[in-house]
Amino acid sequence: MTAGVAAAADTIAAIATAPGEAGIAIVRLSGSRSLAIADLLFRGPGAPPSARPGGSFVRGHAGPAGRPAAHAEVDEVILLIYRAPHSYTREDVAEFQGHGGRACARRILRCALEAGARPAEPGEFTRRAFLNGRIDLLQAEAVADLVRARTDRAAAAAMEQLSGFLSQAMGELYNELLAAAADLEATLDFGEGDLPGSVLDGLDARLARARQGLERMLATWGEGRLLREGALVVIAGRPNVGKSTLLNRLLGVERAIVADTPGTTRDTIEEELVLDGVTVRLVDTAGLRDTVCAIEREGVARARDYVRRAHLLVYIIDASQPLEDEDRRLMAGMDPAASLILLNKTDLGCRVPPEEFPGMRVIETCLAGSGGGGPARDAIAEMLGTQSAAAPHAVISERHRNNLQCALNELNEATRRLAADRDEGSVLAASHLRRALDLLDQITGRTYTDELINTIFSKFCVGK
Ligand SMILES: Nc1nc2c(ncn2[C@@H]2O[C@H](COP(=O)(O)OP(=O)(O)OP(=O)(O)O)[C@@H](O)[C@H]2O)c(=O)[nH]1
Ligand SMILES: [Mg+2]
Repeated sequence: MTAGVAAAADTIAAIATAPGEAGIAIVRLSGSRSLAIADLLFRGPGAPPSARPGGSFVRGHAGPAGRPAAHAEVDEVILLIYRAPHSYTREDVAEFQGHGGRACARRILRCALEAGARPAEPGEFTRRAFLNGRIDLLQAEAVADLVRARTDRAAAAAMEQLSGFLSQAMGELYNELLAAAADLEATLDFGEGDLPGSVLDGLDARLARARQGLERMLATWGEGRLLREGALVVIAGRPNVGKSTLLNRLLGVERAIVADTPGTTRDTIEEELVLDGVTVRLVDTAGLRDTVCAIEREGVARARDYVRRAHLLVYIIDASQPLEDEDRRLMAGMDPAASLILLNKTDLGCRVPPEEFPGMRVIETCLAGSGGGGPARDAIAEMLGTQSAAAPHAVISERHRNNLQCALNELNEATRRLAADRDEGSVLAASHLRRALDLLDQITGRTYTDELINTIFSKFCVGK
């Protein structure tokens, strides 16, 4: 299917604001009958809503259709009128701004539904904006990211994507590939050996540029994941080394019980914190050791599971004690780029030299001291890359990554076919490039399946 097709003509309605007490609540209608329905609900001075210009507003009351009596009014409202195509959905839109809180908004919504609107599905307003060609799929996804953003950096990246930055970059990549495909198709018309050398040279250069473009975009995925999902930072180590102390230090509150008894923490404790604009899911775990206690054993199993899933593992060692075999075993399997070793309790002496950990990032700390978790915090932030001075920019998501990676595979396959046999390989190479183009089209939504957009918009909230 291709975007730009008009959306379903029926008129949808939903509460667009979050539940709970607030200054105002908004009920939004979109579709060909939204202004006619607004006429039925609205009582106020002057012309009825449908006779008013787009981009205007009027103050009055809302109430059920067909019952104009004053006592039937459900709320005092400001009505905003938008006319197609100058609206969020590119359709006629009416927005009732009433008093905040669940009850008022629900009553206005009920009136709208009784007057012929249908309840909007999650993300249906944005879906219509996409189907009516106002935004592409990348921008629609940015809307969801923006609503979900918990930090300044995540919001700034989503805003840039919404403004079309990523769409433009994707467009440039697409054009490069399209030109390469056209060059290649042209070669198919020539007989063996007749092909002008300039066409072949141009083709090679275009394929190389397209490959670089794909790789550059793929490289932003790690940052995108960090901004969208947050980073999972797991604190692990043997019992009594200071794991819970670190959790408390980083959070700035006494969240976990700290005690001089090995095995104090038996469950995992997960808390969220924002580190230099990036959301971090920080997890304290049970001390790793063999134990006969079934509860503690379960805690250790959970700890090991978290260690496997961590984006960054903070492994704490009691440096005042000699290194244990268990520590050595665990560290052998660690990824140096995603692990930070804390040699703690240095106030009690240091019997573990940092040289024990070649290639690993190691810092010496005294978490119980007044400096507390400062150095650990800085090292974590640095390893997560949150301290980069670069401004946040639009970054790809998991969905985009899958398509870009497949497109890159197709491109590499095309190159391989051409290198193996310039004449025979051209036909196959051309079909690989067409596949790559198709994959890029699905990213921007130039082509899509219902299943794809159902999946994307189902993650939106109702009213967006
Ligand atoms: N001297 C000293 N004691 C520390 C330091 N850091 C933590 N402690 C103490 O070490 C003990 C254990 O600390 P916890 O934070 O509970 O250790 P844990 O790793 O969470 O222990 P489990 O939950 O039992 O696995 C507590 O008495 C802390 O006060 C430090 O840098 N120096
Ligand atoms: Mg603990």
